[in-house]
Amino acid sequence: MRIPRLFLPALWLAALLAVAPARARSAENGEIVSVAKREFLARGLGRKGLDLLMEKNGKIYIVASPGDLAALFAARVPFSRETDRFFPFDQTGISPSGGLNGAYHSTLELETDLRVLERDYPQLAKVVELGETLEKRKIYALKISDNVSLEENEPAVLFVGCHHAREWISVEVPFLFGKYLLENYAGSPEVQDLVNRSEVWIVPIVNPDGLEYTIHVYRYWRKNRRFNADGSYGVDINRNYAYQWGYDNVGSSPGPASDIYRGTAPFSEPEADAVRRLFLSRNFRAMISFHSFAQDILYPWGYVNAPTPKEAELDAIARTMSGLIAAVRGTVYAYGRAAGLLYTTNGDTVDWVFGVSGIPGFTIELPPVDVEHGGFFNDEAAIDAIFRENLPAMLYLTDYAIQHPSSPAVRALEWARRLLSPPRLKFFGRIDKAP
Ligand code: 0X9
Ligand code: CA
Ligand code: ZN
Repeated sequence: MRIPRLFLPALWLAALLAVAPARARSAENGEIVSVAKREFLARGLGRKGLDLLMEKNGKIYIVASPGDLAALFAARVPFSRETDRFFPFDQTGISPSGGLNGAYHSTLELETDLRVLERDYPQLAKVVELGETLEKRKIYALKISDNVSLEENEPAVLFVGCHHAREWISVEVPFLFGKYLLENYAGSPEVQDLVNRSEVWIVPIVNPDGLEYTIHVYRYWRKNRRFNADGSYGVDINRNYAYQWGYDNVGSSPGPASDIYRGTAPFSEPEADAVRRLFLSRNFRAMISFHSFAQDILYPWGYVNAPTPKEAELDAIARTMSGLIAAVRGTVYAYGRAAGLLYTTNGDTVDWVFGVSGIPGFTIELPPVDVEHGGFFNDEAAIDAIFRENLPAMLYLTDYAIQHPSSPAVRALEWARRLLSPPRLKFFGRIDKAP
């Protein structure tokens, strides 16, 4: 990794423009820069709406857009380019193994690995296409069950990852859970029993377009790659679900350039719509949407800091999961109501799931705990340990789904299904007769 150098702004900008065609993430997509804290304060940069990443050793780190860079340059603010310190890969962009993003999955690597599981465990695993993105990538689910090709209408549990492109660890945890179930089915009576009595649905990459963008262009990209009417890119898929969509402009933004842009309408985005159609086509009884980072287990509501009718049940499940996680190697995941523990969001996945079905649904913000411990970057070597610490909680929630087969949740879901226009479910005709 190169040691960051302090450039004179003029030289720096010239250098930046010179390399721009070869490395799109530079001039086109901005940079991570640092400014001395006293300079930052003296110039009132805290009030300029900059995307502040962190403070460390007397420096403020900023995720600067091309516009921000131009403004810093014009104001003659001395800053250092730090981007390379935040990209774990060398300057050629080639990691010795595993492609551009090392041990993490690209969309192609995930498709390959899902197909390998399907091939190796044909009775238990099936790759299902949920939909197609704006850039024509497929969104895949892995269904895991005994007699996987049959529709046995067993209690289903859903684990999804990568609503947010830069949250790479959120792909690996659900993927590894699926792999674990399949590899341990034969040898573990407990796993066998869980799989026999349920359907486990795993969608490791909800946002493949965004993920590819983080790998090849800009590591900090969050949204999908919708080309918006104002010329900006991206809708925050985790603000595009229908429940209380656009409730206020704090929990989501009406501004297309915002990182929490909610889109033009509920389910305007194919990614959120794909999750919706899957969810409404099965008997889901519990779900987790993985994100990073914070080490939190969050339950609804997210749109307003008020309890759902099932606050006590959700809190008890979250407490149990937090305890199970801590028991593995001591990692503390705080738990609580999403809008209280973290902040309010409207249009997120879990509010919608709970809103239409009443089933227990959680957002798990995976490690690290804060930006000082790596933010969106988890060392490749840590992937397995992060999965391992989540495994008991995921097994517990799967069992919970089996143990709670006939709740009011199910009745609510049946009700929600009836409201759906039949053509929207036709998509699943291949694997599931529309109800
Ligand atoms: O903001 C989000 O979408 C999630 N956090 S993240 O840093 N991964 O982007 C949190 C969603 C949970 N819901 C609420 N906090 N209301
Ligand atoms: Ca089955
Ligand atoms: Zn997220």
